[in-house]
Amino acid sequence: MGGAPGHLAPREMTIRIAVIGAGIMGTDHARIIAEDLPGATLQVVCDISEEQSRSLADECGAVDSETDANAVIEREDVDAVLIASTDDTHADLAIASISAGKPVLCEKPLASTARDCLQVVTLESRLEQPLLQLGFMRRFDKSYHEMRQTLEEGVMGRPLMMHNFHRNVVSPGSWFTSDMAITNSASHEFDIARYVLGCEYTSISVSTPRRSDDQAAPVMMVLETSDGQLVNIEVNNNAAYGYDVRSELVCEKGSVHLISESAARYDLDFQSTERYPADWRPRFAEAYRLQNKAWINAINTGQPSKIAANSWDGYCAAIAAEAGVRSLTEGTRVAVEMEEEPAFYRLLKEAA
Ligand code: ISE
Repeated sequence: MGGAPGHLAPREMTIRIAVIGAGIMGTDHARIIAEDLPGATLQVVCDISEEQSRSLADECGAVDSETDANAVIEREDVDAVLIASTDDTHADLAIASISAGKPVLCEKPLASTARDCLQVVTLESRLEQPLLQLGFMRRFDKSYHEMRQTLEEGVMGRPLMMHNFHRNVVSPGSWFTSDMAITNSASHEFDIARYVLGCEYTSISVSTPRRSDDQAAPVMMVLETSDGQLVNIEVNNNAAYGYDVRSELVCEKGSVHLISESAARYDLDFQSTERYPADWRPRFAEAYRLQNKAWINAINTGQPSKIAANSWDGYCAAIAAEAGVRSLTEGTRVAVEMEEEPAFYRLLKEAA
């Protein structure tokens, strides 16, 4: 391996992708690859359920279907791996793909624990090959992108606070706990606020209101950054009315809001309404496409995307989440104590 950071081996041929996991996100990615990803082919769909992998492979015209993820990663007819299996499998599969020298697009979170994230970080930096792109797709959303750009242009003045709302219609099941609202759902906000503001978290406080039923209650988080800003995040996995993500960045001279475009507005019975999507896929459809195209471009050019998150970013989100879970359990403000960023990732950032 070796070589300067930022250089993957450039390729000229169609990239044959294996999608691991045929659940909601695996299905979404398989469709994107099959329908809208020039330069890539859906080679294999893999899932522990033979029926699910076969049915998704058939629907999307994949060459093959499989049930053994590690065997798929080793296949000679697989050039790159898209990991969309359950959260607890991400780190091991990422390590297997990187060890096989294959570029990976891994759904968030990178791992269920910060320690496991560090294993990926350590391997990648030891090999000096930026092989992993992490699926924090919001970085490719037009609205967040503009927020970051506005800050860079400096017209808004110094950023002070970022307010974030993340609401799902209903949590995926009774197994989805408040801890998972922090480690799984809020990982998007941990990443995007850190990306927009360009600084690290120093502390987090988390609390939760009481619901009238036994559904998972919202979690409210307040984070402080190394640059003296406040970031608050509401995650409400049982918001009932629709999928709704909002954000406002308050600066000294003004503020920037996300605008979620809805395709139409309905006027009826003396009322005007816009509809919410049922989940995140329509809201971030374009971001997923741009993210996946950026991944293919990175493989082709040998240069990681300047926008996309990498393994280190995955660790940063995970360490904030772990501190958040502790804060919720202990009822106190908890310091976010990060390892030092490996020189490899610092150099990657400087080269971008
Ligand atoms: C879910 O876990 C996701 O991964 C989606 O990207 C996010 O938008 C959604 O709200 C989460 O619950």
